[in-house]
Amino acid sequence: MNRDVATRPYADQKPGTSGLRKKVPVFQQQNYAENFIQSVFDSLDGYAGRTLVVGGDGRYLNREVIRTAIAMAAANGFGRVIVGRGGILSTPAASHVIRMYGAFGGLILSASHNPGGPHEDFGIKYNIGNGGPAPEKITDAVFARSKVIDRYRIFEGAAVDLDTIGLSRLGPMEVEVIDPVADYAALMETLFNFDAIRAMFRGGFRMAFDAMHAVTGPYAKEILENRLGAPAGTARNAVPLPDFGGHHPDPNLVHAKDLYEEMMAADAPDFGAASDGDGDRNLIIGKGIFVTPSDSLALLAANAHLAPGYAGGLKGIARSMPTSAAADRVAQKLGIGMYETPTGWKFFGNLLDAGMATICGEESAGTGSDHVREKDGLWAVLLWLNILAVRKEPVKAIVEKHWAEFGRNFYSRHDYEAVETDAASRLMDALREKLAALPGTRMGDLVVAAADDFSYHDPVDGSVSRNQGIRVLFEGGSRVVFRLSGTGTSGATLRVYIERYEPDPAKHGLETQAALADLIAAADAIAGIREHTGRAEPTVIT
Ligand code: VG1
Ligand code: CO
Repeated sequence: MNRDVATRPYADQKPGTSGLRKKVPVFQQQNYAENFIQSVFDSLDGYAGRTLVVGGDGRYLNREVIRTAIAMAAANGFGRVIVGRGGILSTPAASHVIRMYGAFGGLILSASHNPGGPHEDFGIKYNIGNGGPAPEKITDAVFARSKVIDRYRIFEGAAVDLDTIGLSRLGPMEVEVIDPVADYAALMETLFNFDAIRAMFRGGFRMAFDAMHAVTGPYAKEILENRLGAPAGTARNAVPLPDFGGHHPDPNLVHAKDLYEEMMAADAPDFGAASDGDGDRNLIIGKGIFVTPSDSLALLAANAHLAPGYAGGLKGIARSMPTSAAADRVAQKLGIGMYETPTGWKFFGNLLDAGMATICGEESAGTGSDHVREKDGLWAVLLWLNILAVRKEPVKAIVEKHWAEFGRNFYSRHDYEAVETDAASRLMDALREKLAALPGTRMGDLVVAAADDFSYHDPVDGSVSRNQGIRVLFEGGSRVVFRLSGTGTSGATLRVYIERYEPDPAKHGLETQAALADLIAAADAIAGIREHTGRAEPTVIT
C-alpha cells in the first residue's frame, strides 16, 4: 500500500562534486534518506512506468537505503527497479546497466573512497538515462526541492528478496535482481583483447590487484582470475566489507601503501593496481614506478588504439582542469580535440554523448571512456593490461619512453583535510581578491603569467559553471591550482594542485616533490596556507 508520510526539510542536502555525502549518523536521522530520494524524484519528469536502477558499494547502511529506495520507487510510479544482487553494483557497472537496459535513471549509493562503517560516510547520487551523474541543472533542482519538502511517498508491504536473482513484484512495480558482474564483464570483453591478456598471464606475467575490501572484489575475481586466467589470489582483499576492513578504500600512495611498497621491491610483480570503494577509481603501479593518474590518462590515450574497442582512434580527450596537461600533448600529436572541464565526472557527460571525446580523466585517479558515463577503475586496469600484452615491455619502459617523446609533467596534489570551514573560505576569498594583481609577480625564478578563477562554458548545452578553482599560471607552463573539495564530510578540505612541465629528459629522473619545491613554496606564499589554516604540512600528498 502506498503511504504519504509528512516530513520536514533538512537544510544541508546539497549534492556536492559527486552526490550527497554525509556521515552515517546524519543519514540515520528520521526521514533523512527519504527526503533526499523524494527530492530527486520530485525534480524529475516522465518516469512513470519506466525503469530505475539501484545499487551501491556495499558499505554500512547500503541494504537499508536500497530497500527504502525500492519501496519509494514503487510508490512514486516507476514501473520496474533493477537492482544488483545483495544491493551491489559498482558505480561503472551501474552506469552500464542504466544504458544497457534503457533505464530512466539510477540511484547509486556510495561515498566512494571515503571510509565506511557506523561512524563513517554514506552517500546517494542520482544518475540520468545516459548512465552519467546528473548535471548541475538537476542537482540544483534537487537541493531547492529538499529545502521545502513536506512529504514523501513509500510503498509499505512485503520486503523484496535482494539475494535471489530473478523477477518479483512490489505492489504495482516489478523488481529484477541481476548478477552485478555479468553485464559489466561482458562489456569489457568487447573492448579489450582478452586472448592477448590471457596469453600474457599464461606466460608468467604477475599482477597484484588490491580491491581494498570494496566493491571491485567480485568484478576483479571474475574478470582477472576466471576469465583472464590470472592465478588465484591475484585479486586480494576481494570480499566487500561494510567497513572496508576499517581502512580508507582510497587507492592512493597513502592508503594503498602496502601495494606500493611491494611494487618497489626487487621481486615485485610486473603490475600493481587498486580501485576504490565504489570501483570508479584506479591506481596504477608498475614494477619500480608509480604512474600518476595524469600520466596514466596521457599514456592510455596515446596507446588506446592497441585495444580492439579503440582501434579506430579517439575522437577527443577531456580532462578536469586540475589534471596535468600531459594528455594535451597527446591530443595535439593525434590532432584531436582536447577539453578542459571542472572537477567531477558529470561535466564529461555532454562531451561523451556528443561524440566529441572518447577518453576522459581526472588527477584524482579517475579514467574512463565513452563505454559508460562514469569513470571506471577496472576498465583502466584492463586497458593497461591490453597495452602491456601488445607492447610486451615493462610499465617503466613505456612511461619513460612517453616522457622522452612528450616531456614530463611533474605533478602532485597536496590536501589539507578537515580545515575549519570559515578559515578555508577566508583563504579562498583572499585569493580571489588578489588575483588581478598577480600577473607579473616574480617569485625567485617563477614569474606569474596569468591568474583566474576557472569558469567552464559547456560547448554542448551552453551552460556556464563559475568559481571552479583558482589557477595561477607561471611562464613556461608551470602552475598551481587551489580549490575546496566538494566531497568531504568534516570541515573543509583545501586541495592544492602543483604542476611543472619539464621537456629535458636529463631531468626526468628527479624526485617529484623536489622537482616541485619552488612551486610548493610559491603556493604557500600566494595563498597564505599556514597563516589561514594554521597547518605547516598537508595531510595527504598524492
Ligand atoms: C573528488 C575528486 C574529483 C572526483 C570526485 C568524485 O572531488 O577531486 O576529481 O570526481 O572526488 O570521485 P572533490 O570535490 O573532493 O575534490 V569519487 O571516486 O568520490 O566518485
Ligand atoms: Co569512487
